Amino acid sequence: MTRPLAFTCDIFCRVVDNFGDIGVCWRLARQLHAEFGIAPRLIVDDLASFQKIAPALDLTLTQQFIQGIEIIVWKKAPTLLPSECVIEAFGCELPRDYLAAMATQATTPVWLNLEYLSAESWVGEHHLMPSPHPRLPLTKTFFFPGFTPKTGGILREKNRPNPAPVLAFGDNSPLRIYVLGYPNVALAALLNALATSGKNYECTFAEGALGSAALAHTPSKHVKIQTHPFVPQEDFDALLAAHDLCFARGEDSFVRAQLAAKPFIWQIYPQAENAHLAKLEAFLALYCNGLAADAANALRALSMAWNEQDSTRIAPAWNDFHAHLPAIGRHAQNWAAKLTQQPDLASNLVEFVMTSQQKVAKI
Ligand code: TRH
Repeated sequence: MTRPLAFTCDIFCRVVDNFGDIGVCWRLARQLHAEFGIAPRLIVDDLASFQKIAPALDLTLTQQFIQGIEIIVWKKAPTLLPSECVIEAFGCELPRDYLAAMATQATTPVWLNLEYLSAESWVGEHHLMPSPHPRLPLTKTFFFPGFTPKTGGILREKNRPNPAPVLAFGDNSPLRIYVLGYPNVALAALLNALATSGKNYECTFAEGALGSAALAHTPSKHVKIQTHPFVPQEDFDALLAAHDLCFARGEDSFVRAQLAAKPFIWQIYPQAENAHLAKLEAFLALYCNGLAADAANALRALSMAWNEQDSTRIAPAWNDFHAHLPAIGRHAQNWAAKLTQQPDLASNLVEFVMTSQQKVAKI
């Protein structure tokens, strides 16, 4: 049975680097299509990065359908008739001709700037703030993802399998760790800490710079190190679920680690003048709510040492973190359960667009 389209939608994405920008847009597009009967067009400037997480993509095509979503290369944007909803991901700046065409539509499109995810408290106050265009009769609305009901929420599909039960973390079987991270000076210290902790580990690194550096590390009988090739994005959750804890990074894998309901360490995307550390602290403050103080301190210490790439703090921080894994694991399950009780980002976004359209129709 075909469902009526709620509205037409264009998502614009420029790949700044890595896979998070396109990762978020691709996940949002897939969810809008699968759960809301919307057939978004995804306009993107870098198919090669996109192909890493969507291997079915044909790099030679300027327009193609994958999983029901039309993917269009950026340079074709001026030829497009604007949709009813226009999502500008991460302030990527819409092409000038497309923007001009938006202003001439009989019904003005609902224009959203999808911002980066942050746990900082100001996000709730700025979510859904309008910003009129200085010249054109258009208004852009800032849509802020976040972790509280005052924000736009996080990307979370409806039919996710229930997370695996929390591990006891008590027996001697090797702890399976999945690592996705940016190059990190503290990697050697982390692998040495594992090798000398008296426990056994199986570390699987995502292929890439950090994974290559890990493979070059001196082998140890307590730590098995391997890399894993990239999987399509729809298989990424299962990869996380097959591990006992993970290191995540950026934005999308960070959210997936939380939904996996396992202990995780987040490597935040580094910004100039350490601006990212305040964001990391804001998240840890929110996340650690309800976690016993000693376990929260352990999680915070390892998170900060990994992000500040401080090799001297890694070994004690790791050992303390490992000792508190049972409590941190239970907390991860509670946090994931709390997240699933809040409306997800796509639902919030669809509701906002539908409400805005009704307002426009009444004027
Ligand atoms: O790759 P990231 O570091 O992405 C980003 C970008 O660098 C961006 O510029 C920055 O602003 C943002 O972070 C905060 O990390 P992220 O967000 O976790 O994205 C990785 C994506 O890749 C995510 O959608 C999951 C996907 N992925 C797969 O689909 N398969 C895989 O095997 C792996 C390792 C990742």
